[in-house]
Order: sequence, then C-alpha cells, then structure tokens
Amino acid sequence: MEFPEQPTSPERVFSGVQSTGNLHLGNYLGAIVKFVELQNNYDCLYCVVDLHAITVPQDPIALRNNTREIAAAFIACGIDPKKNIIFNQSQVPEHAELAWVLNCVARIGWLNRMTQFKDKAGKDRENASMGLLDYPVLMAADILLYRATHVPVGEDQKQHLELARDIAQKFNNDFAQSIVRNGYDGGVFFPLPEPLISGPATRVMSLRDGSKKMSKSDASEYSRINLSDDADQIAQKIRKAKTDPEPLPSEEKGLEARPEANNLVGIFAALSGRAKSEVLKEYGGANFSTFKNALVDLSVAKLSPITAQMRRIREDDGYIDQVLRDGSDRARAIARENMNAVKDIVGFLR
Ligand code: AQP
Repeated sequence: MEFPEQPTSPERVFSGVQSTGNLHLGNYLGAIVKFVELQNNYDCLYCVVDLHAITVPQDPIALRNNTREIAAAFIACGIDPKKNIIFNQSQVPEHAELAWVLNCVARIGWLNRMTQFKDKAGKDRENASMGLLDYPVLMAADILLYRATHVPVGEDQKQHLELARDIAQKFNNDFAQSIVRNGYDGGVFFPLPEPLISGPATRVMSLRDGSKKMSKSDASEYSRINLSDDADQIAQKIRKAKTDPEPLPSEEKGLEARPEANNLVGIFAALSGRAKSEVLKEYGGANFSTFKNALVDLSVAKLSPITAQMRRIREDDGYIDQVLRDGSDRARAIARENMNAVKDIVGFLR
C-alpha cells in the first residue's frame, strides 16, 4: 500500500506563560522581549498556560483575571494578535490529550530529576499535586502539539526543554516504523525543539534576595517589579532593593560574589540595551543611591508606556476574550491535524 508523503513541518515558535499572577520584569526580559522580536521572522504561537497554573491551587476568579491580564500584557508589549496566535491553553483540549500520550512515553525517573518540581514541592513531596510532577510532560505536549522548532524561554526552563527534546526523541524512536508507514520522511514526526535562551536577561533575580529568581509566586511584593506597577511602586521597590555597602565596581569582574549588585546592573543593562561593562563604565564608583535613582528613571521610562497600554486594553475584557477565542480557534486547527497524525501513528482508530 502507498502512503502519502507528508510535508515537513515549517519552522515555528511556541512559548507559554502561566496565569499565576502579574507578569514581572523577569518574564518580560527573559521571555516577552524575545517573543516580540521573533514575530518578525517566524510563525509564532504564544499561549497563556492556564492548565499549568492549576498545578498549584488557584482561586477561579483570580485565575480568569490573570489569564486576561497576561493576554493584555502580550499585546501591550507589542505582540500582534493578528500576525501571531495568542490563546489560552484550556481552550485547546488537544494539549491535555497529547500530554496523556506523552505520559506513556516519558519515564518516571526523568521527571523525578526535575529541579523545578523539587523546588516547588519542597519537603512535602507526597502532598504535591500529580499535576506538579507532570508539569514538564504537559509542557512538552504544548510544544510538540504544534511541532514547534524554536522555544524562547528564560534560563529556568532549560531543563524542561531538554526533557521535551528527550520525549520527542523517544516518541520518534518508539514509533519509528509507524511514522514511516504514515508517510513521514526519515521516521521523524516531532522535530527536536531548539531552546532560545538568550537576550537581555535570561535570569532576573529577586530584588530581596540575589540568589533567588524573580517569581510571580514569591510571597514578597517587594521581590519583583510587575508590569502593572505604577511609577511610585517601581520607585519604592527599587529603592528598597537589597544591596551591599560597597560602591559599584568599574569592571564586571567586580560583580562576582555580589549577587544583588550584579542583578541590578543586569537589569539596567537589559533595559537600556547596553552591556554590563558599559553600564559600569558610567556608574563604576557610584554609590547605590545614585545608581538606584538612575535605575528608577530608566525603569519608569521603559515600563510605563506598557503599563498604560495594558490598562487601556484591560478596559475592554470583551476584546481580550475575543482575541483568545480567535487565537484558540486558529491554534486548534493546527493542533487537531497534528493530534490526528499522532493517533494514526500510535494506532488509535478515528
Ligand atoms: N526571573 C526570571 N528571569 C528570566 N526569565 C524568567 N521567566 C520566569 N521568571 C524569570 C521566564 O518567563 C517565562 C514565563 O514563565 P512562567 O510564567 O511560565 O513560569 P515560571 O518560569 O515558573 O515563572 P514564575 O514567575 O516564577 O512563575 P511562578 O511563580 O508561578 O512559578 C518563561 O519562559 C520563564 O523562563
């Protein structure tokens, strides 16, 4: 029997952000800035991953609000919802469907090694949700469902991306013959997704503790700058940011073993589009109060247009819901086709 030759998949970008709270400067510099850049050269899908959000308890009203807030932030940061697909994960049921198939491909040992699970589950692992352990498999499903080739993420997601590649590889190996029988040249169905971990600041740290990453779920509001913060809140948070008693060094080497200073200089560099060394050329020898004042001015200048645009967009939740519905319809068209191919490859009747 002759099988049709399948087209090779196009280069495609996928990335997601959890609707667990407001977007912060880490999400912005680590991920969103790259999302905006990539839209010029790739087909991009940007997803609000609400299924991931419920791996830890969420208040339903807050969850809906956060989903809209993140969609609004995507648009306010410059992602064009017509050119790209902006959607929320729970409107495309194939994410969960593919995750089940991939659960049967991934190995328990692989998941037990994931550092994010260890960090989030803490000491009480037995009491963590099954979803929290399975989080990286759902993430692999998000990416592979669209046969995405490139995934822009912050440093913290590197290990999950490696796992997604392992899962894709094992699926391709386990079903190699069936993949060929179904017309996929070379027995490869899932491309191995390339992590794009670059850009101005791949790991922004907490303003209260330079050894912890800036995070939406940190209990302290002073640990992060939210994209929804106004100028006063930004100024307060930066002025209260933890530092050390020494003035700033003139060279990057002098930032070693000074995590808080390194973080603030990194944020300044990322927001101003300069290298850290250049920032230190200007501020080396300055005390933190001078440097923080400059950082407040820079942060407010860069972030307040985004905040203002987010507020305008949030005045019309009907518009946001429409963007998400439209994006979900367009995402689903791709997802359904790929899920049908997975069903054929695995041997499900349809
Ligand atoms: N501190 C960070 N620096 C650089 N990039 C970061 N990202 C997150 N924190 C930083 C990147 O932002 C994207 C979206 O992240 P997410 O919402 O999916 O979840 P996360 O990585 O778990 O981020 P949070 O803020 O820490 O959320 P919670 O507290 O809910 O777990 C990803 O590309 C991530 O790498």
